[in-house]
Amino acid sequence: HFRAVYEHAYPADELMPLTCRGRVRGQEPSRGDVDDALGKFSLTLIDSLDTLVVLNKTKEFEDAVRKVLRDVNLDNDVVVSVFETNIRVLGGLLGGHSLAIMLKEKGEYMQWYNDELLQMAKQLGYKLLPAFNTTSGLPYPRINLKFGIRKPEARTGTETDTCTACAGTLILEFAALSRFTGATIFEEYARKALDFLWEKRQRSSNLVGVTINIHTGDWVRKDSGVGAGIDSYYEYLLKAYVLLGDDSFLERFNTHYDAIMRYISQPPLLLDVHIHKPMLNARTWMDALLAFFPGLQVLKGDIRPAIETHEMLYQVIKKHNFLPEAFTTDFRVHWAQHPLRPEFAESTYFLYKATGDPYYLEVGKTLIENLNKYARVPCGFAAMKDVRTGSHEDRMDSFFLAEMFKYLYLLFADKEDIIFDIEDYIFTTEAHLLPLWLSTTNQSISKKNTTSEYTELDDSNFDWTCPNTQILFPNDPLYAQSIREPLKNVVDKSCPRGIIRVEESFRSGAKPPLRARDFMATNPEHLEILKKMGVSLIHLKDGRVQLVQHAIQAASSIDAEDGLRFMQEMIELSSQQQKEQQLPPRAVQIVSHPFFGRVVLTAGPAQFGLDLSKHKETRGFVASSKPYNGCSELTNPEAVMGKIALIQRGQCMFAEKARNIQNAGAIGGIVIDDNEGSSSDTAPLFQMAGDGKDTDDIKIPMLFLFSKEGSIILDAIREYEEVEVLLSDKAKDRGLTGILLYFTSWDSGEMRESEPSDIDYYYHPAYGRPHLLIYWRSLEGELSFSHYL
Ligand code: DMJ
Repeated sequence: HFRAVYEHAYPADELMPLTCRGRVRGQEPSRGDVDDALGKFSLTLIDSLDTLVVLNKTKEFEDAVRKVLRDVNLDNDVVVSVFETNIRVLGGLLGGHSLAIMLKEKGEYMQWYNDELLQMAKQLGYKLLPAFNTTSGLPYPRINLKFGIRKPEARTGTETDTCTACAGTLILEFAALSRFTGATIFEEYARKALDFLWEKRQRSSNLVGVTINIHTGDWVRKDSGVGAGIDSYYEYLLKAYVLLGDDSFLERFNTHYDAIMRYISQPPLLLDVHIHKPMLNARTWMDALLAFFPGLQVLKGDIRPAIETHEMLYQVIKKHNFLPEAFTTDFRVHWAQHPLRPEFAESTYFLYKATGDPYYLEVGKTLIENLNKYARVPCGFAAMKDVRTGSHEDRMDSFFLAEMFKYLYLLFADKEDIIFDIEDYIFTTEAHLLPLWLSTTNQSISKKNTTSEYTELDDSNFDWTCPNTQILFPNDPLYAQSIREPLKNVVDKSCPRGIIRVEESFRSGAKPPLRARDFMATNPEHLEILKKMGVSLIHLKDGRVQLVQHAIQAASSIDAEDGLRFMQEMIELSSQQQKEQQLPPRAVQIVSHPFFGRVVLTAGPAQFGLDLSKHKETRGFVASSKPYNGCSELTNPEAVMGKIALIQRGQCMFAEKARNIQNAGAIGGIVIDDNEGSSSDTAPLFQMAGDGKDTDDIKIPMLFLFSKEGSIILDAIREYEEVEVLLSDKAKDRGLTGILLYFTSWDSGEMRESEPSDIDYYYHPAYGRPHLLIYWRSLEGELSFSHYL
């Protein structure tokens, strides 16, 4: 896969694994903030440098470092995220440097190395510094690599807000840069930003919000959790203590941790709350980024909740094959995509290290099997567009090689498999390795000592030391198992709970004066209660009513709080109702040669015709209808008879197209968008409505594809003529069936039958023909492959 990146993507920032090319910013449709990680600086190459050494690919590492030094330009006129550039690029260069000097010292590889990666890191560090030019010391979220900030050419610097993690995840890389180079300014800036966030914590709850105004220091989003927007701020407080040995970081971490365990942790769940009202849940769903938290709890030494949350997450994964980007408290999919995030693998690795329980190896095996089965595509691994349908996105983020590969490899590696002692390093949030000896190098910044500012916490076990899990739980697998046991069916046995968390948020015990589901706008008693709670009713012209709450207009602060909860419940209820009316996406899977089911396209459903979630999938060859818009009787019924007809969107109702192809004998239809360039990567799911009349006469399934996905089928027809697809609600298993190989050992003659994972199809557009791949393990345990046309 490293090779695939070099072959198809380099020097682009990322690999597009479905189309086997590089993602160059500006040449692809914008994906919004996600693209801010791309700085035209060969992101994936830099982000995966130290992974190569961990995987014992020292020669490849040496080549990759030479490529970085030869080709990478850090002075591009591109606006990038300060956070992403820090964790991925600065962290990648520093991780690469850390292992380069380690290798050089060993005497075999990297003998020519003269701190060149560190010099690049320093150059990049100076490029990021102008972002800190704010009164608060919190950095701007974005910077132009060439022009810095606020100059007209910079096209950035007008932002007022940043996320807590964005401002609070710098200290490891910046301090390492200072200590490696002796230039103290980086560590100073990162410390100042952290000090400011600490000052701004909500004093009664000790929690921080998700976004903060970089000029005034006011919290912009006052919800608080351990996932998106905050996650690595907590991680860096604890790890800064480990790397820098500064007690104040540990004290801050412990204060926050106490608040997290008091309010956010609702084992096995971790639920966002409001910083000012921490007993009030802010959401009824969790995001996938919080899956790193059990790993952090291991570092903290709080193993029990780590095991519980990890187990809950694993069950969600078993249900959907991957962790959806967000899922509800009753474990339904909330956001269906999964960009191959590594957080769960990371926690699995740390839990295995802490407990020695082989259960975590089984978990790792499942992760690898699912990746191979569902995400592996011609040129790499593709992000899941929708875990429910198994459809892909043409995306492989750099963290997949930087983190996922590293953690999964380390999970199964023995000490001897790694050519250096991994315990001498700390993992950054992007899994880059920084040596612990930095704590005693260039310590020009004075350590803060304990001050009265920190609350005394009942955390006596763990206040000052990193716990040694070998002593706490001396590799006793039963310990972890006994914690998991009661949670065995927590996900499967959970019934849809709808708005349960909001209900539970009425924790004070007092009966809520009015429930959202009972509310009737015509009931005068209800209107009276609303008024008391500070909620006013606005009648809109179209007959709908809008509710607005002003706490100040409530009869008392308790009524205001009830009003807030009522509004929250109302929001949940209406979003749930909206969701119920929405049909889930469908999948079009190309099953014929040379795709063999590996390409799965996200398709929009129709509100009429055969419901694919209730019936077996429909399989057939595709044929374009004539006329292509399908708006009149087809002139080529013989071509579409018994096939799945392709029709273009536009000029008449979807139902009319469906009737015309059905009359011609088609067994299904795919409507392709006529808006050129549209794609399910950038547009929300599209649902085909009926024509307002009875559509019961339409018996065939109809699906909708945006133009980019549609053109994959049209291109396939042009190239292979016969293209067979499967229309379904979920992609079916792909891979080879019916081929059995026998492997014979060269030495002993011992023979074994191939397993499904030994064989794969591989299709590379450049070769134009499929390859059959056979994997085998040599006596030395090395995995190799061979391909035949
Ligand atoms: C990574 O880039 C880092 O782990 C970051 O802290 C947040 N998550 C992404 C991967 O999901």
